[in-house]
Amino acid sequence: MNKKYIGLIFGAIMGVAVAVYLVNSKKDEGTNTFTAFDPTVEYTMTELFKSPPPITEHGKNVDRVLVFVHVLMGVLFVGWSLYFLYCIFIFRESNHPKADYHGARSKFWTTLAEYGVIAAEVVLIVCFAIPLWAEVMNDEELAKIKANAKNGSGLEIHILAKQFDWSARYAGNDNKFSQQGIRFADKSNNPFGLDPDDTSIDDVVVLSAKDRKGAIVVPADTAVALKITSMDVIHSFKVLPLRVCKDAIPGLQLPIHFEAKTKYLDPNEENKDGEHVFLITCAQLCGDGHGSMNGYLKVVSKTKFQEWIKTKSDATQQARRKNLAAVK
Ligand SMILES: [Cu+2]
Repeated sequence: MNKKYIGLIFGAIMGVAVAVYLVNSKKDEGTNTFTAFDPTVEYTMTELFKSPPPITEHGKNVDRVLVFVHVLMGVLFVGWSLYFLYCIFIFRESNHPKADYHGARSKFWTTLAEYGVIAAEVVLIVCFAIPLWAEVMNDEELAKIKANAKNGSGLEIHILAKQFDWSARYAGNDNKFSQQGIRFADKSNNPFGLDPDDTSIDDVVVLSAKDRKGAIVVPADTAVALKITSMDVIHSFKVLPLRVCKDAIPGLQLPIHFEAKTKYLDPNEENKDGEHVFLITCAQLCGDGHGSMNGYLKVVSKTKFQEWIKTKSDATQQARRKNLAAVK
């Protein structure tokens, strides 16, 4: 191989190493994230992309990746377009009436540009994408949240998607999810397949999150682990301000976790009960009702959540006892 290209490859590897080192050394000590361009990231997301600001810490990392990838794509788009126009002009027929069969004499600058793109992509993947993926898909963190759910400092919610609605289930007062049986499952009244004759079940079920009153409720400043699945086709659970988007696939229970922070909640967006209500959308084309497969997710204070779950759990158990007594 030409010595010049060996030097170029070596230079590219060194360049990537230096860039990765520089980006990592510029991390904010408190959050351990790269905050250098945060005002630009925020401006791009809210003003140019018209996206609501994130209310989670990991959401800020999602925004950073999104904006940096768009910047790289923007640079490539402008660069390649200019080069394309340059080629059209420089190789016009009037300038070259006879075809040149040798092509470009020097490939140095084009090769340099290509390695530059590779270096930028490696930095994006190594410094931003992989750490973000590790953050949201952290098994240890999920296990910790589930363990903490038993003492009330975390929360586990099971999300069930179905054409064209969202259901959710909480463990209830006993902090234990009850057994599910496919023979009990019914799409409209018992999507989680809970035994209707078992009066000990106190799981709280949100049958439909379609209206604000039946919203899925989560406490602020509490780590929440979701287990997402579907009853029919593939859907995708998306709440934009949380920066949470995860496929709901029949037969699989996919995890994701988040923590809505009070400090990021806009007081102007609060409803009269002091709650913040966000839209759940489906991010996978799932049938003719996909466009209206919306739901609501409500972020409330920890105390309010505790009250809500206790009342709902007690009411569930009472209703089960009543129903059973009526049947007998
Ligand atoms: Cu859908």
